[in-house]
Parts: sequence; structure tokens; C-alpha cells
Amino acid sequence: DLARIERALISVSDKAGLVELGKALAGHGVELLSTGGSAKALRDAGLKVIEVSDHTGFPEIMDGRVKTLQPSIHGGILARRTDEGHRKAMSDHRIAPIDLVVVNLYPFEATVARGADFPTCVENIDIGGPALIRASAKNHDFVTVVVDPADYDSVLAELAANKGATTLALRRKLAAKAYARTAAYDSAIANWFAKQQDELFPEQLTLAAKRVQVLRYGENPHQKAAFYSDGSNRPGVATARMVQGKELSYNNIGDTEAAYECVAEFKEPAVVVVKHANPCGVAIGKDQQSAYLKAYACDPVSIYGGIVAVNRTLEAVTATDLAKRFLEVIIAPDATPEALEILARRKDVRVLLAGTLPDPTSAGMTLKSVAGGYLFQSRDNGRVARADLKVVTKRVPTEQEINDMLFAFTVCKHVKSNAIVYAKDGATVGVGAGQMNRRDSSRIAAIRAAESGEMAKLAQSPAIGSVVASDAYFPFPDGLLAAAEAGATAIIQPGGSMRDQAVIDAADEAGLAMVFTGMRHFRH
Ligand code: 93A
Repeated sequence: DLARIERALISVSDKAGLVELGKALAGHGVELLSTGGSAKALRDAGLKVIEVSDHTGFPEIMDGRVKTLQPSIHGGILARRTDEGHRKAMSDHRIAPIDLVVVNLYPFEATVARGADFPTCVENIDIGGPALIRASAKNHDFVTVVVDPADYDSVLAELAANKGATTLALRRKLAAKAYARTAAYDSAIANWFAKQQDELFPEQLTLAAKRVQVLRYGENPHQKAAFYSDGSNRPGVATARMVQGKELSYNNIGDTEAAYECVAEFKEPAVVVVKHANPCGVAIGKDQQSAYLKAYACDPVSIYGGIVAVNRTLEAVTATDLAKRFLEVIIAPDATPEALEILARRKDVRVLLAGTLPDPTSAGMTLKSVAGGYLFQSRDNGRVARADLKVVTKRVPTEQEINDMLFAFTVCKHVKSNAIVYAKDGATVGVGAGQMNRRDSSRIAAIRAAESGEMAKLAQSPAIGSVVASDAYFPFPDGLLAAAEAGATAIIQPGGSMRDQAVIDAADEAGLAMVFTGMRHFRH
């Protein structure tokens, strides 16, 4: 299983750890072949290096586009050492075996990311590098391939332990990583090209995903799960820094995303509490603490084991109240040192600092899997502004009602359908989520409001005098009537039902004000 390393080919764009690697290899008596820039770096460090062009007897041509694409290089990598015919070919054509190939590629992804122009991106498509990597990985029975400076140490450790040889187990592991790297590299190139042609949904789509974490389990303990980054760097749970707490779970990640995307919708200081991916309390306020108190009051029961997101630096006053609750996760753009000190006393709660907020209006794709396929769609970045509202009832909503309606409709966008949200004074007072008919969502939200009112010893249900938002049109008057019965005074909904007129008539009869948004916010 051991394969000795006598000759190495080193060709790297990222020169991190290169000199240390070269020195260690030289220490094992390995002959070093290298390309222009890598050879220079090694030579400058006092190492003996043979230029690939000297080895092949063929110069690097076309600005380096052809440097290692040579039979004497690829033959030296691909030769099956135990095969009579291959050995004869090597000696006939004076090909020397190459046992270790260390390559990392032209930085195509980074070049695209820094917004370089088209020809620069194209020039950064590495051809020779992937060929070296794929050839070496194919012949892993004899050849060790390294594509990531993070793996230099494990190779050197084996050389030290096995008198200058690597084990088959390591070579196989590195070969798998090698093909994963060239696949990800080519998918980055393919996706970039598709984007250049303005193809939102190219015929063939390849996904590059980098593992962030293998999770302890999935949605349930008998399911396995892992968390991958899509490389987009959208601020949120994937990019946030965890400053304390236990490892995130699968459900934590989904819920934290729901909370943070929702809280990012608001310009004013805002607080969102999420349970099972649905907001159970959302509020804006003149400051963070007043927003928190209102969000908490919406549903003091469901916050237990919840996820809390804020859209400002987390403050000590709010942290003090949060520390009194059993919470799974707190996510904020940042936190004051005092707030962190207070939360540190609750060792279990995970605290994530995301640095900044995601832009709710930015474009992007969401992905869902179904049996045998994937569903892609652009993110729901739609927003309803005041000017979009069309008053359809006899009664015109008041200023206060309009503000609360816009707030409630924004929250609705983040609640699973059928979503009904009751709101008053910049806070939700009842959320009805995920029901199969709109009337039930409406009733559940009203029940929640009434119960929370009782817990707070209010004289009457906070649903009285509230506004109601519906994520999609009311197909029948019943959902609206349930809201009127609970004491709501104004309704915001997309409109567009065949029976809109019946719903409008019912609203007029109940003395409600109602506006249509023309935009639906289903969420499943
Ligand atoms: O332009 S290439 O596609 N043609 C080649 O033959 C070739 N061989 C190695 N790029 C090629 N490489 C790449 O050069 C390697 O993948 C590495 O990223 C880079 C190292 O060049 P240097 O050693 O000159 O810095």
C-alpha cells in the first residue's frame, strides 16, 4: 500500500506553505520539479528546483497557457508502475515517474468575486492544473495528489512515518478531494458563463457547496444531516460568528434563518421571536427594548425554546431580559460587551453575531428538493409600499392603521401559509400560521391574542382595535368575518379573488377598512 515519493511536481497559485513544504520534501531527498512562479519561490528560499521546461525540454509558451501540458509530465503521472507496457513506454520516451503532484488552481472564483472583466476571468481559467490534478487522482495507486495547502501536513506526517512513502488510504482520500475540487472549479466556471448569457435557469446547473459542519442529526434524531455553504456570503446563520453556546442543530439553523431574514425587513429597531420556523412575536419600537417587550407580549408561551433576532447591536437591557428566558439561539448583527457578559451566564444559549443584515430586496435563489428533483425560484424580495395600497372599502383606513397594516403584511411574508397576522402599534398581537384554510388561521391568531391579553391581565383582547394581514386573498368572507369578530378594524390582503366583491361587501357591512396590495406572499 505504500508508495514512495522520489519526484514531486509543484505548481501552485496560492503559495501559502510552499517553502516549508519544499524544504520538508527536500529533507526526504525528493527531487522537485516546478513551474515558473512556484520554482522561483522555491529557489529564492535556497532550494534546488528543476524547472518543468528543463525537465521536458520544451519551454513554457503562450504566456504560460502551455507549461505542464506535456507527454513527459502526464506520462510520468499516469504510468502504471507495475505494468510492463507502461514501463517500456516510459523508457522508450525517456519519461521519469512523478510520484507527488501539488497543485492549486488559478484563482478563478476569487477573480470573479472581485468583479474582474470578462477577459481577465477567462484568462484565470486553469487548464493545465486540473489536468495534472485529474491525472494524479486517477493514478492514486501510485501518485499522491494535493490540492489544498491545508493537506501539506498530513502528507509530510506520512512521509516521516513511512520512510518517505504515503499510504493508499491517504492517497484515496486526497484523490476524492482532488476530483471534488476540479468539479467545484468547473461548476464555478459553468455557472459564471451561464450568468454572462443572462441565463437565470441554465439547462444544466451544477451546485458548488462547501461543508460548514456535519450536524449531530437532522430534523429528527434518526436523520443524518450536514450544513453546506453556497459561497454567496449572504449575512446570516451561514456566515455568522458563534460567540457562545452549544453546536447549532439542523432545526436551529432553519429557525435562525427565518428570524434573521424577518428582522432585516425593518428600518426601525425590531425584534423577532421564532418557533418552528414561524414568527410568534414581531415588533418594531423606538428602541430595542420596547420592541422586545412588545414582541414578547404577543406570545409569552411560545417564546420558550425560541430563537430571537434583533436588527441592531444587542443591548444590555434586552440581553438582561433574554437571559431570563430559555432560548435556543440569539442572532444579532453585533452585541455590546455588556450584553455578551450578561448572556455568558446562560451558557446554553447560542449567540450568533452576523456582522451585518441581509438585504431583503436583493436578488437570489431559493432551492427546495422534491422527489426526483429540485425546485428553484428567485427569493421573495417583493415589498409592498404605501403607494401600492388600494382602498376598496367605504371606510378609509387611518394613518395608524396603514402603518400597522404595512407592518403586518411584511410579517405575513415570513409566516407559513395560510398566514394571518393581527397587529397593533407596531407589534404583532396574534399570528395564525400554517393552516389549511384561512378562517382557521384567523381564529387561531385571535385565540392567541386573547390568551396573551389574559396573561398580561389586560381588560380586553389585544386583537380589539388591531389590523389584520393575510398573505393571500380571502377566497370567502369567512376568514375576514372571523377577524371582524375578534375585533379587528382594518384588513390588508392581496385581493384578486373571484369573490372579491363578496369579501368587500362583508367588510363594508362590518364597518372595516380594507386595502389590496396586489402582491401575494405565500410561503411553504
Ligand atoms: O495556463 S495553464 O492552464 N497551463 C498549464 O500548462 C499549466 N500548468 C500549471 N496553467 C497551468 N498551471 C497552473 O499554473 C497551476 O495550476 C498553478 O495554478 C499555476 C502555477 O504557476 P506558477 O508556478 O508559474 O506560479
